[in-house]
Amino acid sequence: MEEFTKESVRKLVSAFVREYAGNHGDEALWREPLVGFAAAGSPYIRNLPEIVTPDHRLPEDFLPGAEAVISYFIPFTEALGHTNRSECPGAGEPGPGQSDDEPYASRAWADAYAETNRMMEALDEMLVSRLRDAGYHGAVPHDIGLDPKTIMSPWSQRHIAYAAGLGTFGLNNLLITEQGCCGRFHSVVTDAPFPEDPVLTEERCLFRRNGSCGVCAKRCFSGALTTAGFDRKRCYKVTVRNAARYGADKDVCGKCNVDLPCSYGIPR
Ligand code: B12
Repeated sequence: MEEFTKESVRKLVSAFVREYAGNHGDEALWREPLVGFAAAGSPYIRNLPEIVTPDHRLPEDFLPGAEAVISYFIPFTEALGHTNRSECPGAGEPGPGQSDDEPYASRAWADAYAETNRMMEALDEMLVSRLRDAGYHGAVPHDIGLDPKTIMSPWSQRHIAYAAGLGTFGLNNLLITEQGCCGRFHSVVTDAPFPEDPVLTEERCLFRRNGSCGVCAKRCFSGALTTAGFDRKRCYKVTVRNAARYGADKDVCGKCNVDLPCSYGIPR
């Protein structure tokens, strides 16, 4: 049985992303991934139904005897982020159909969303199979898409990533990792007893730290994200509008995600 350490998982994830990008011509999409580990029994994970939503799942719902959750972050390149930067005409009242002078996501951003989903699915499978080779089990959380009624998921990748020490929440709701917040999270549950990474305590969001910045809220043209809070229904409408333009699997926007002080690293 091969030795399976946190370091070996990090190397596997990094090599997989590089190789996948090379094989699919996706070199321009992703930077170096990050991997964090949460203990299935940690108080934060046990409390997810109270913290997030009552029907939030627990690791053992996907794998009996679960010991840990491997959470990973796939950061997008700055070049991809730049494509999605556009002038946003202030936060006016959006009409029911929204006017056409409101910006769409860039096509490159929409395509990268779908391509990253495909890559992460393959990466999850690879991790499960390597865990099996090492004598353990792995399970990919399933049926965790967005419920259109509540606009929430029963497996919050961000809260899992937070528990695995990968970042802190920004004003834009996104988790700010050491590679920034511009990127995507996935996770795999396992019975391999990886030691947990500590939850981060130092606030990374400049607005939350000292009331400065707030650039993400200024970029949100729909009024969904303001310094006073987040209206998920409004944001959802914008993503649906982009899906109508680019394809059903491309429900994106991401204007509050790109070219911010926290997009590609820890803001200073
Ligand atoms: C539903 C959903 C949406 C909905 C609702 C958004 C939302 N904020 O929840 C809609 C369709 C609007 C949406 C939009 C977007 N989404 Co979305 N979405 C999801 C999904 C499927 C579930 C999220 C969920 O259920 N949240 C539960 C609710 C309760 O959480 P919440 O509203 O975020 O509020 C919590 C946090 O803000 C947090 N929090 C805030 N401050 C603090 C402080 C502390 C100390 C703590 C502990 C917690 C905390 O606590 C709140 C309550 O639980 C996840 C994938 C998944 N399965 O996790 C992706 C996900 C959250 N989305 C993602 C992205 C990238 C986007 C978009 C940029 C679209 C795009 N790809 O172009 C926008 C950004 C919107 C925004 N600013 O929030 C990424 C986020 C990556 C990141 N860096 O954080 C995720 C994780 C997908 C992924 N696999 O990577 N999304």
